[in-house]
Amino acid sequence: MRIKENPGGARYGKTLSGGHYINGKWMGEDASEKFQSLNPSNLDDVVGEFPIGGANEVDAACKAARDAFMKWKNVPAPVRGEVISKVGAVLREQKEMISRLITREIGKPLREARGEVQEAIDTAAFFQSEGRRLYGQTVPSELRNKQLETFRRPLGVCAMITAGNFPCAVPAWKIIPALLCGNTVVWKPSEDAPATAYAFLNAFRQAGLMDGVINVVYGHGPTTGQAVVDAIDRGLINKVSFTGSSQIGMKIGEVCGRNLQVPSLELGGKNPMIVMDDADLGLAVTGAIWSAYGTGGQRCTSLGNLIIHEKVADEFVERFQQEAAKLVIGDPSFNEDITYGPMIAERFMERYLQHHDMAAGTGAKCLLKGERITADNAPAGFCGNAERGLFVTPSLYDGVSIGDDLAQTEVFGPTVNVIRVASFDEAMAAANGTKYGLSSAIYTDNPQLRLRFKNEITAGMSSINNSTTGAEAHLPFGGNGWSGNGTRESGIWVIDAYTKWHCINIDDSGGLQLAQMDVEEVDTGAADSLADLVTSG
Ligand code: UN1
Repeated sequence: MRIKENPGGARYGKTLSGGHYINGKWMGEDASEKFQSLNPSNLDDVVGEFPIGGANEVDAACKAARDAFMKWKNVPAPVRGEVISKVGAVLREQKEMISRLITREIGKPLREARGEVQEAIDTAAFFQSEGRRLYGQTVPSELRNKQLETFRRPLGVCAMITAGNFPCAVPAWKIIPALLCGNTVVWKPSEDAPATAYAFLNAFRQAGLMDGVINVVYGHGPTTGQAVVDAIDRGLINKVSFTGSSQIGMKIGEVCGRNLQVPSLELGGKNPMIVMDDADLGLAVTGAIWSAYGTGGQRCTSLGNLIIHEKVADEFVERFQQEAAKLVIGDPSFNEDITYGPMIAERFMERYLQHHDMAAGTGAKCLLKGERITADNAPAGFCGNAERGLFVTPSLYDGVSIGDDLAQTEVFGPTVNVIRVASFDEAMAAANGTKYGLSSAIYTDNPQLRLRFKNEITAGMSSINNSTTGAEAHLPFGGNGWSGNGTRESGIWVIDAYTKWHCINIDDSGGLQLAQMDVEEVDTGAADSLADLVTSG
């Protein structure tokens, strides 16, 4: 690892020149071809440069992880928990540095970047003591002098492929419990946040994790990510955990399926929020603004469809627009109080700018047409370099129908659709009316409607009188339908994703006792009216 001068972006910091991390050693640090991680607030700032991994690096990483697995799985779980507690301590110590790096590398406001590092610290805090639990069960046997037990066993080499929007929290959700359970890891971090990945990896190195237990291969999805997926077919990987688009998740699911593996897939969303006519509108507007535009709409849990009861829709939309006009957009490295920063990468910005095309020929009315911020059209309060940053203004569509492409397609940017409904039933049909099912919210004080919402919503996560975002680090995170395959991250539930059950029969009877056959009969005394159907032998 080398720190280099950064002439284009010296005021942000220097450039990190890194390599893959395989079996405790750096590889490819001096590769002639490296990809650059650019600060999306100012593309002149080179945050890092890293080599691009292919099949060779992935294979070497898998081999290192396989060898290390034989040792790591035998380290007592409470001792593994102790290592995780050290990882948490390092993250706590370096929280401000890592938060600022996240802000610089992906443009997330500092307050949110700090929250995300805190989410990783919370995850470490949760799992450090899970090493002292990781319970199995004792189960009564149907036979005498026989004991039954269950143990959780690790799976082996776990490949983690993560997205750039939560470059610290989401890897923590995957890597920390996987290691705690005794697995080893090959991690392909997002090409949008390799320097943050380096800083996160460093916490494991500083915590003294043995070589080969965590390995990192850098690169892009179509090349390096594909090399990881190919390694599943070659039998080098036992488990994949992926956070990213539904389309890629489906492809990974196919490969895992033909290898009889269950991947953990955390995919896209088009998250609904219902606002009923009895809702506290001030609260609902604040929640909707944050859910839709916070993080520039670049959360899996961001709001997509705002489903509003027609009795309050006009007033809601007016108040929402007033609040939207107050958003402050800018470069988060130098402005702590911005609402959102730039789009994470050029390809996200392009998709956002193109999403307006979906409105053509529909009844949707564009109330705010988000566009790229330039020196000429910068909104009030804008505080960034419009020429060199990937900044966009927010979008708002009204009169959208749930069947419209606008309502069905995840955009991953600051845009939201208002869908007007006349009843709770209609609201629920719209809320459940996409292929996705990640997060959801309702604003109402009516206990019957809250109950119906809880029972009828098909999403994996729901909020009542709060935003669609903000899952806490010890609750199960994940979705249904196109949002995932039903696996969950975080809390005790994720342990099922990184372990398999092993059951043991211990027979101390001194004879061959057969289950089901040598079980003592219980005489119920009941008359058997069908006894004459067969002879007694
Ligand atoms: C994501 O967008 O991939 O619930 C994760 C939230 C955050 C995590 C989001 N705690 O919004």
